[in-house]
Amino acid sequence: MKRRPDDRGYEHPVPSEITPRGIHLARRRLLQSLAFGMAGGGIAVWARAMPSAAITALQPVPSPVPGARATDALTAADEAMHYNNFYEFGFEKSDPADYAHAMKTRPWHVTVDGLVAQPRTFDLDDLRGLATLEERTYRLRCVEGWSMVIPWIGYSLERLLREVEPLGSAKYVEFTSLADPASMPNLRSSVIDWPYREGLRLDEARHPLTLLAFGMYGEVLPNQNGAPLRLVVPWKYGFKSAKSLVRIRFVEQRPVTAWEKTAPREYGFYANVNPDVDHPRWSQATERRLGDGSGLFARRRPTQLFNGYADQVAGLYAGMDLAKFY
Ligand SMILES: Nc1nc2c(c(=O)[nH]1)N[C@H]1C(S)=C(S)[C@@H](COP(=O)(O)O)O[C@H]1N2
Ligand SMILES: [Mo]
Repeated sequence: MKRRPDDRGYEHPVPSEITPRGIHLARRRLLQSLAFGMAGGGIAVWARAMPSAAITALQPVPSPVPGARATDALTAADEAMHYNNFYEFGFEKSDPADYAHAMKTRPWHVTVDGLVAQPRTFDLDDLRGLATLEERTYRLRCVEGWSMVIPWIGYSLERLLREVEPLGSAKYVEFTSLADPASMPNLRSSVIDWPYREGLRLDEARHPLTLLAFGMYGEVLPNQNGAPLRLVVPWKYGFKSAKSLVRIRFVEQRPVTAWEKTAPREYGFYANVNPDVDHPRWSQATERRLGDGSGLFARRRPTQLFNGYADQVAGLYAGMDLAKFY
């Protein structure tokens, strides 16, 4: 893979190199037909004529949200795209990259309903067009102790909330991922009660750091990272950031999440990153950044409370016992 160094000396794949192959070919064919003098009207015409899945470059603006820029070096894109948790495709970290290409991300609809004044089913393009796409660099930390720093592309979920107008009775938001047996081989497993479900308290969902992401590293999300849209909640363990969303539902009672059903002692509803609250089977005090080596050679870093976003989010949990509400 071709790489180019960024201003911190880190190397990132050149965008065309991280474009899924089929899309890359479609784009090349388009450029060729343009070069050979396709009918006038130029870019705008073909952009409208093409299925938008073929338009892979996203043009985000830098984020104005406080705390959205991590100071850490970015994780290499190919690491972030080949070491994934997406259990619908298998339990191995390499399974999503190997199998998720079978998932169809077009057409795609997201139903936003429950306790809202304006329930609505959005077509992906309408949803993506709701707000300016921003690039925000966030850390994501997995409960198993690895972390990464990703330039996500999306907008605050809060923008969508405004669109549907949650009622006063709405206290929580439930997120549901796609469960498609035809493309997701691991739905056969009963470790998770599919579809994958997650949830946030309404104030967490409204927090500006909570991102509805459509892309990363300047491109649309690769399937294995949760295409065509996912949640990114940077101060919580990775499992809260549900991928490939098809439904967002506003409810009064705290939703039971997929991981809570499977192992409630191990994966709580809040799942705030916290070095002082251990997982029952391992410490959460340190973490390994993807790319920082493996096995004996792995460099371990101290884990930060709220994954380093305490200044922004600690207020949401004032007075709460974080060990009890893990
Ligand atoms: N639908 C769905 N969403 C999911 C998961 C999953 O298995 N299925 N895994 C979660 C976990 S445990 C993590 S750590 C992150 C991983 O995101 P990444 O693969 O983009 O790094 O996705 C989360 N979202
Ligand atoms: Mo995770």
